[in-house]
Amino acid sequence: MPAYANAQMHRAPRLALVVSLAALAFRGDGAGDPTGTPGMGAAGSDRFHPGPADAAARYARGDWVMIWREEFSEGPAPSPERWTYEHGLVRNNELQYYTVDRRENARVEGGQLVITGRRERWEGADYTSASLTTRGKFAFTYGKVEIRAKIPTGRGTWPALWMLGDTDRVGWPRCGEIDLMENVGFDPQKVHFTVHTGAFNHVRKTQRGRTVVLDEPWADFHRYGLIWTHERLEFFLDGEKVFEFANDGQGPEHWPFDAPQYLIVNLALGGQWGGQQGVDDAIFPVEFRVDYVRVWRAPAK
Ligand SMILES: [Ca+2]
Repeated sequence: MPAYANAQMHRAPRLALVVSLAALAFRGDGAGDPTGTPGMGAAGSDRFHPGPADAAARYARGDWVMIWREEFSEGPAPSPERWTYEHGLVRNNELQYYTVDRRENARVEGGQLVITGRRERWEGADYTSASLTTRGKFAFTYGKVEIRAKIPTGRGTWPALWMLGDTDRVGWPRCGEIDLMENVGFDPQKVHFTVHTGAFNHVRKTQRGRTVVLDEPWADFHRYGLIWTHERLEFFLDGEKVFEFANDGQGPEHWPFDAPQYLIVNLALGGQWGGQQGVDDAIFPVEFRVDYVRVWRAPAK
């Protein structure tokens, strides 16, 4: 299990799902899922396809009501009104030291948040990076989220866009975790969408998720999205539905998602998943760019 060098960061042991194990838990979104059984098949069997048209249409509706947005239009630093930083060595035996309010690791430039992973000695670590969260600043229950981002690549990188519930109240994984996007640089074509709850999590090897293969997910910006209702979590990639996690009515161990979650954007280096094949020190510095984060509440019926 992870070591928590920073006591205030004890709450979120978001361990890696191991690809081979995660594949066992993958589940398509039923009739609407274009590929059905991702993850375990031959290479290319889980390539990105357009999702069901009705889901894409719901996602694209013009009457979602925006309740929070970050366009990263003002630099040079992320707005302290919206963002806070994780600090130090936080989880998963990752190698990066997360710095706080340091432009070398987190800056706003050209309308984008740029998180930079660096190979440098810092507070006893060999790498620095940043993890920004809206914890204590913004959280919400139900709605739609879209984050437009361009991931880095290279062996050892582990960028993520994700959400967590109130870990102080119920702890992880019972608080619920929604991973809108994860990618590990040693397996760079795969983009992972995952849900963790008390009943379904990587510790039990029961996390639920989907992996989608793209040719070069790091080459362009992509839109990573979620529609969240009391009934289900629907994950979207570039406006196409790729995965669904349904509320099975078995209570909060299965479905803790009737409570607020906050947002996290981070670039990890190494660690229990990202570091499984080591870190290529020739890749640094590496940049994880986020164009915007937008959150809506549901349209009026
Ligand atoms: Ca922007």
